[in-house]
Amino acid sequence: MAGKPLRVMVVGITNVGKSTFINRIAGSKRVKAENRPGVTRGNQWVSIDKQLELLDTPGVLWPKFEDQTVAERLAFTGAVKDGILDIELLAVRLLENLSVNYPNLLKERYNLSELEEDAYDMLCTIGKKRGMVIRGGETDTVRASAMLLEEYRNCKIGRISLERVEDRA
Ligand SMILES: Nc1nc2c(ncn2[C@@H]2O[C@H](COP(=O)(O)OP(=O)(O)O)[C@@H](O)[C@H]2O)c(=O)[nH]1
Ligand SMILES: [Mg+2]
Repeated sequence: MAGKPLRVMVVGITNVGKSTFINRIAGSKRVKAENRPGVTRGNQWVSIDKQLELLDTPGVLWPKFEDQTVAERLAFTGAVKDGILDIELLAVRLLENLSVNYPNLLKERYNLSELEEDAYDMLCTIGKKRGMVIRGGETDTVRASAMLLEEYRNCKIGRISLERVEDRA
């Protein structure tokens, strides 16, 4: 191995910043990085200098989740391809989580004086406030769901942690 560059594989779940990390180390945009899973298709070697080469990989995910809560949280963050889990269900579950753990951030972001008991009703209210209305005055809940997840993923609602110490008890 003497004289050969060190070859290092960068591994992690999808959409966590592997490609961004490699670009940062390289000091230039050598591999594609975007805020959605599945951007890096195959394995790609990036030569940093004479001593170091990094391997960008598409990312790994468990083939099957035993714990649905874990799957859901990964889907909130964008680690699971959209479309695998129902987007309205995801939005409702995220609202339920935020109502308990970050009620004030939720109120502030969406101008709500009180949080509604039912998360689906809340999704409708939030969508209406953003003008996402279809014929008959009902909320376009699919659009509202996409908006909510997008804002959550881009930190517009605030700095949020999905995992809590109590969960480990
Ligand atoms: N907030 C934050 N976002 C990051 C960080 N690193 C990467 N990102 C963003 O996360 C998204 C996914 O990054 P990417 O490098 O494509 O992830 P990959 O799928 O693991 O290769 C992109 O929108 C990045 O700009 C970080 O350290 N902090
Ligand atoms: Mg990547």
